[in-house]
Amino acid sequence: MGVQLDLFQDRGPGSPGAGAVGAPPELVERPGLRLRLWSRWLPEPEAMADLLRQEVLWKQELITLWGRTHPLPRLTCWMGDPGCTYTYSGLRNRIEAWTPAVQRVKARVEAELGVTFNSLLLNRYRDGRDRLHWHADDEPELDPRAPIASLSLGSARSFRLRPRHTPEGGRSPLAFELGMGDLLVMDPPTQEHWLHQVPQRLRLNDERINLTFRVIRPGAIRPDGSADR
Ligand SMILES: O=C(O)CCC(=O)C(=O)O
Repeated sequence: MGVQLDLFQDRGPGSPGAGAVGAPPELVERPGLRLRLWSRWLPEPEAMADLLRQEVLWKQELITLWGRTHPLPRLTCWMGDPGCTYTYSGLRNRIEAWTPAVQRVKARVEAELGVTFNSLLLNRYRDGRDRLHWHADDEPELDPRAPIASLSLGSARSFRLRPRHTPEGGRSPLAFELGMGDLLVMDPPTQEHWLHQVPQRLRLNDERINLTFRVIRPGAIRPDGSADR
């Protein structure tokens, strides 16, 4: 059943007032990596996932790799302040305005971390076939001094990390099951030294939504959308 948006205008799923922030996270540290994990951090994650299904403009983007064009294996939406263009894998994302539910979650994440984010990538994994390949969030327009805050809703999926120099086929040294309101923060310099992925899980039919809050440096973006380091 759909959720009535007008019921949640001031307080509701994701608002900073709905449940406490400030509990200590689990800290994971390795050479070149620092993660903070709050399990089941967001109250009412299913209600928030319902809101996001309704109010976000989900897109099926196409990317071109090695001269061939493919649909991205997930739905996405890029949200942010004006001027926060983001380009990855040759895809220049159109900025969508913050929606009410996302604004509430953003305020809650910011209250927890003491960081102001100006942009967000939303990923919607429709089922276990949707996935995200190995990569780091290290594009030149992203502020390398800022953390990336990743909030997961819906069914849990494996989130894996490996140092950049390890071969792709090997066992990932770090793996977490993320869903159901879990908040994972990747602190600098993690993106410099480690890659991450969400692999396929073919027998899974359920959906997962992930939000990664980021800090873009608008001053680094040229008029054509490319960026300077
Ligand atoms: O879905 C996830 O947990 C990760 C998303 C992510 O890494 C990204 O958008 O760069």
